[in-house]
Amino acid sequence: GAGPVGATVVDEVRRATAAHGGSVTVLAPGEALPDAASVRSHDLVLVVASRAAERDSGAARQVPPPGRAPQPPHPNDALVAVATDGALVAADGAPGLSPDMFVRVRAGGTTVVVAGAATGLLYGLHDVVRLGEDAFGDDAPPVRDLPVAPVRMLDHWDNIDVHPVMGQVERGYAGGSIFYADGRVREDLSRVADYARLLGSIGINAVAINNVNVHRTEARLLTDGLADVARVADLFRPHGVRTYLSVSFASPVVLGGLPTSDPADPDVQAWWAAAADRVYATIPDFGGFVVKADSEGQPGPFAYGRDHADGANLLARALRPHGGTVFWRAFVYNHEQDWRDRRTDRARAAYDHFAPLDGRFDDNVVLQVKYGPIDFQTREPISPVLAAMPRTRLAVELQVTQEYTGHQKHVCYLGPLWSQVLTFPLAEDATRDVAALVSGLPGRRDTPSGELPAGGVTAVSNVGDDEFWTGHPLAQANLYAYGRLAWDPEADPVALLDEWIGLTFPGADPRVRDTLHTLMDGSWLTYEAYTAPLGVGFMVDPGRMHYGPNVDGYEYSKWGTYHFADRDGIGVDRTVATGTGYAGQYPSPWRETYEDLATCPDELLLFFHHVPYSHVLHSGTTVIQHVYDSRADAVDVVESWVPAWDALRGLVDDRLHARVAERLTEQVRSATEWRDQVRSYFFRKSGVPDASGRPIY
Ligand code: BDP
Repeated sequence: GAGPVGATVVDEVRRATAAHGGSVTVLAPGEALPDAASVRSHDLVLVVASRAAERDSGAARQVPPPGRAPQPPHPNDALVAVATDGALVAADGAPGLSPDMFVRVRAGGTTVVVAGAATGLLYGLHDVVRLGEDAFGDDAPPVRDLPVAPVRMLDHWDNIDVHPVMGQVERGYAGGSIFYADGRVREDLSRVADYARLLGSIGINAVAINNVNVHRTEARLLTDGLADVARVADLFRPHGVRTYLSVSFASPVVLGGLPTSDPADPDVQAWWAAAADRVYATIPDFGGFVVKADSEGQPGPFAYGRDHADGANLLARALRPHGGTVFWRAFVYNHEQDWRDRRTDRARAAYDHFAPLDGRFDDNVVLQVKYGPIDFQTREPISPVLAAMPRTRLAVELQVTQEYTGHQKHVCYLGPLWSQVLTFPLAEDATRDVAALVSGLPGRRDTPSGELPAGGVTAVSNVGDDEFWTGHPLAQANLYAYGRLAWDPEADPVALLDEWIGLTFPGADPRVRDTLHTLMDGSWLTYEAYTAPLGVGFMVDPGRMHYGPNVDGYEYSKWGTYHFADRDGIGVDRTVATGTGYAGQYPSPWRETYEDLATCPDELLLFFHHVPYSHVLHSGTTVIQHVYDSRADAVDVVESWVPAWDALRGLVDDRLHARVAERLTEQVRSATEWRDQVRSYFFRKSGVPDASGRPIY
C-alpha cells in the first residue's frame, strides 16, 4: 500500500473515484496490473516501485502485463514507463529514480500512477485530482514529473504567546496561529490536518512551525513541548511533510542553564547532542532546525568570537546522527546603523559575512538566503550570495506573507515575482539560474562525483486561523503558486493563477474566471507602481508595521534602509566606482550591468544609482515624470477593480464576495494615499511640475 505517507489521500481519492463509478487499486512493487477487461474508465491504479528494491542487473525492466507473475521491480522502472497494451515498460539507461517523482499513463483503459516511493505516489495522486476528468481520457499523454528542488519549505513566524506589538503571528495577516492557542499547542488541530493536506497537494514537504525570532516560551518547544510537536508532526507526516523547529542559539543557556552557548565549549556541544537525541526519540522523522542568529537581536556565535560556520556546524553535528538538517539564515546585518554614515550599506552585509565562509559548512547545513539583499521588498535585485558560495548548500527564501506587499489587504499576486527570482540567470556568465543554484544540479561542487548536495526553496507562510485562511481570500493564490513554483520554477505563473482559479472556483461562471484573472494577473506590478518607485524600497510606515506610505519613515532610522532623496535627486549609489561597492559583489555580467547607468534596468535604477530627477529612463521618460505617471495610472487600475468585482455578486459565495469587496475598498483608499504622498513628496523635493497636469497636493 501507500504506507503512512499518502494513506489519507488514497482514501480521499478512493471516495472521489467511487463517485464516478471507478475504483482505486494500490499495487505493491512488482505486482501485476489488473486485467484490462476488468477495469472501468475511472479506475485508477497506483504502483509503488520501491527504491529499496534490489537491482536486478540486466533483467527485463518490466512491470508485468495483466495476469503475468510479479517480477522483482527495478529501481528505474517508474522513470520512463510507457504504456503498451496494459503493460508498463521502462527503457534502459535511465538515471536514478527520486522518491518524489511520479509517472502517469493511461494503460489498457486504466489511469496508472507509478512512483518511486510513497511521496511520489502522493504527488501523482494530487496531479490526478488537479487534472480531474482529463486524467481519465484515453488521449491523456504520459506524464513524468518530479520537483526541481528537494526541499520545498514553509516557515511559520508563529508565536505561542500573543506578542503585544506583533500579535501572535509575526507579520501575519490572517488572524492567529493555526498551531497554538491559550499558551500551548492547540488541543484541536483539525485546521493543521487540513493544512497538511493542502501543502501535500502543492508539493510542500517541510514546515517550520515557530517564529525565527525565538522567544522564551517558544524556545521550550525543543524540550518540554516535544510531545505536542510530535502531535503536529503526526498530522503532517501522511502528507509527506516533515516538521522543523526554529531554535534559539542561546538554548544551552536559556533552556539548559549552562553559562555559555559557545560552539567550542564541550558542554554546549553535549547539550545540543542530547537535545537532538530527545527530539528524534520523540519524532523519528524530524526535519531539523531553522536558525536566525546574530540578526536583529537574536543570539549567535559572534558573542563568543566565533563565526557562522562554527555556529551552524555546532547544531549540524548534533543533528547529523539522526539525518537532520540545519537551515541557517544569511539574514545577518547591522541593525544599529548610523544613518549619517554613508559608508555602511546593509545590502552588502550577507555577502560580506558569508561568502568568505564558503566550503566551511557541514553537509547537513543549508544556508537560507533571502531573495534580495535587503528584506523582501516589492522589487530587489537577486542576492549575490546565491552566486558566491559554490561549495555550500543554499536555499532561497521568499515571503508568501505580504509584509511589504500590502498585508493581505491588497490584491498582490506574487507568482510573477517568484518566477523571476527562480529563473534569474545569476551565475556563471548567466548560464545558471537561482533554481539551479539551490536545487543541486551536477557540477556545482568540487567533489569527485561532481554531485552537489542541494538546498531548496523556502518561504514565510501566509496562513492563519482566519475563516479564509489568508485574510484576503485571493491571497490563497500566493500559497498555491509558491508550492507549484517550488516544484517547477519554469512553470508559467499566469497559467498557475488560472489553475488556482479553476480549482478554487470549480464550475464557476466564465465571468468569475475572467474577472479574477484581470484583477490578479498584473497585480504585483500594479502594487509596485503605486508604492516605492524604481527599486528604491521601503518608504513604508514603521508605525503601521510596514503598511501604507511614509516616505521618510525609515530615512533617519537605524535600519539601513535609506533612499537619500534631496532637492536634486534620489537613490542609493551602490556602484564600485563611486558608491558602496555592492554592485561588485555580482559575477559578470551582472556587476557591469548594474554598475553602468546605461545598462542598469529601470526597475532597479534607484537601488543601484543616485540620479537627478531629470534622469531619462530607458522607457524614455524622466525619473520624476515616471513617478508622477505610474502612481496615478496604478490607482486608476485599482479603482477599476471595484465595479468589476461588484458585478460578481451572486456568482461566488456571498461571504467571500463581501470579504474581497471590503478589502478592495481598503486597497483603493491605501493606494490613493500612496499615490498622493509619493507624488507630493517628489514634487516638494524637486520643484518639478507634473507635465500631465494632474493635481499635486
Ligand atoms: C523582516 C521582518 C521581521 C522578521 C525578519 C526576518 O520585518 O519581522 O523577523 O524579516 O526575516 O522582514 O527575520
